[in-house]
Amino acid sequence: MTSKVEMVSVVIPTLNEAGNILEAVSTIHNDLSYPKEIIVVDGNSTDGTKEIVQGLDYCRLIVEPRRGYGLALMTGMKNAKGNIIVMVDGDGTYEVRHINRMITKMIEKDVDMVLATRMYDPNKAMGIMNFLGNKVITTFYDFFYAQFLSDTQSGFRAISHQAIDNVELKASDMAYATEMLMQFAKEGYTMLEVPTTYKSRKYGRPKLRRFKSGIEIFTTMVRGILDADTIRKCQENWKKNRFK
Ligand SMILES: Nc1nc2c(ncn2[C@@H]2O[C@H](COP(=O)(O)OP(=O)(O)OP(=O)(O)O)[C@@H](O)[C@H]2O)c(=O)[nH]1
Ligand SMILES: [Mg+2]
Repeated sequence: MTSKVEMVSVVIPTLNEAGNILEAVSTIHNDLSYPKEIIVVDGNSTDGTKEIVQGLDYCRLIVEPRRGYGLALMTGMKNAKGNIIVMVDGDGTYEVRHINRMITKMIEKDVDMVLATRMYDPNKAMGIMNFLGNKVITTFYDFFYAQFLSDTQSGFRAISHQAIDNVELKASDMAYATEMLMQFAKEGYTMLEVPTTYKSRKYGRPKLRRFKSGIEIFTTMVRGILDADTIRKCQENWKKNRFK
């Protein structure tokens, strides 16, 4: 439950995002209307990303030399002081102006997580392979973990700090986002989506290795399902939360 905003900690993982990061952080700095801190967790980029962030007095830079999207987010969240944490990519693909409406929804509905879903984006900017992979993973997740999400692979989320501290996450790379949703369903934390728009990357290369990440995500989900307690708890939580 999140009933008020004390501070929003925006955590942004970056790996060689020099062409994208300034627009992302300056938009958040100018647009986000709640008390905030902006934390960039950089994986030792070699393209000048670190230097750009270091030059901004409104951003905190943390260097996390260990590889992995999940590890970068874990490190950032450990250092976050806000009662709400927003995770978002530093590659300019998400509409960061929508953070305000995610936080508003979170407070209004008193939920533990709000995800920005890209599935209603009229521009359909997500590539066909990512779209199909996402659909398969999301259908599987919704069925086994008793949820009704449309975009489990969204990396743009507002999360209760207390809730995320309470779950154990181990996935160091792209499966991190899915593992978080599995643990939230198991613990009975409430989740909602708000629609957002999406853009394809302007600069730099994707770090996502589709096949490897797909395997990791499925292995993580199946491991959860094989734990007898998980499915029972998810179903019980669904019954408890459905009319909230
Ligand atoms: N610190 C850190 N950041 C990473 C690492 N891998 C990816 N990132 C960042 O995490 C975010 C998500 O990675 P992306 O490469 O955009 O993956 P994606 O969103 O699936 O791919 P696109 O379709 O190109 O956007 C980006 O801001 C990356 O720069 C890593 O090992 N360490
Ligand atoms: Mg991206």
